[in-house]
Amino acid sequence: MDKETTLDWYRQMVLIRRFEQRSSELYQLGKIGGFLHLYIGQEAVAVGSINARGEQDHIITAYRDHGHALTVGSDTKQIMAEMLGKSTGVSKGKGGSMHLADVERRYWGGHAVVGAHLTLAAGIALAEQYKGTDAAVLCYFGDGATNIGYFHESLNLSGVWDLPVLWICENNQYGMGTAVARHSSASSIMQKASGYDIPASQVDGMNVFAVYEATKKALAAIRNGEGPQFLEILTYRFEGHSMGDPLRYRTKEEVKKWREDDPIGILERHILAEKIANKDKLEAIDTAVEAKLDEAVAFAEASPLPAMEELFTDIFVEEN
Ligand SMILES: Cc1ncc(C[n+]2csc(CCOP(=O)(O)OP(=O)(O)O)c2C)c(N)n1
Ligand SMILES: [Mg+2]
Repeated sequence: MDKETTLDWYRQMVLIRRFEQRSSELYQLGKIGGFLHLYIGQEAVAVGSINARGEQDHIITAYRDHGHALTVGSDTKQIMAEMLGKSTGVSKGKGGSMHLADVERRYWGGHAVVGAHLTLAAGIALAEQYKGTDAAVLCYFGDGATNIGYFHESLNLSGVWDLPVLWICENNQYGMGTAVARHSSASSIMQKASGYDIPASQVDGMNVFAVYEATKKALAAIRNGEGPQFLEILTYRFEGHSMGDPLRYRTKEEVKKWREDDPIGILERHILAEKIANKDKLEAIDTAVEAKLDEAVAFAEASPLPAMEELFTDIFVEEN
């Protein structure tokens, strides 16, 4: 990977990390309402895979969606405004943290019902296949989502119809407070793809380059007419499931072990060891990210709430 790209990926991962930390503070101040699911620890997944997509490809994910929105390149100010429920937000302040979207960038969000968006991913892929384009859908979901019916229906149909979907399981080891070994009968998640004859592989989700390479390869197979592909990306959520999670279900030692594999730390060590940049340069990137976030928070705070009339717009109801 060239130096410029490596540093840009570092910047993207730091942007996600700092965005999440700011969101956590704003939540504790009561400025963000509803649920808030942080992506801290999983940054290399969104950054490695989304940077491997073509502009024509679609992205869709669950409620842990801030990292994907930032990586597709949506405006940081507008994402922050959405977090605060402001009218200048990416979803006009009506979606919040779990419903970020950016149709121009083919980012279809942000879905709160576990597994339900896998059916939408299959539908988008079917539309692209019908139109005869070479676009694929990158569909992200958690380990817990692989136990729900939507997952099996969607994988099955994608196999039957050879749909251009890349199924990306972000296996962060837990579905809420339940460890994979306690919620999944199959000991390895990727085995579930074999049940539908979908080629699958396991990827180190703490290494942004490994995620990038695996995604590139899988997308090439899809574009080569080999049908849907599946990646089980092994990662870890450093924080709780959502805000206020007392984290009683895992040991401090386990968390410490995974934190030693911090994806940003791994990339930083690589950058320093390969002399791609020095410590000062990395600190300057961090400072610039913080300044960008200061601006985003100020913009979000100064923006108005949606007007009352907005209650009746953007809904699928016909007046009669
Ligand atoms: C259909 C449905 N059932 C239950 C829930 C409650 N719920 C929210 S997140 C979650 C766990 C999902 O875990 P996983 O798929 O591993 O994603 P992660 O939170 O780890 O990213 C559950 C059960 C829900 N939102 N939707
Ligand atoms: Mg999970």
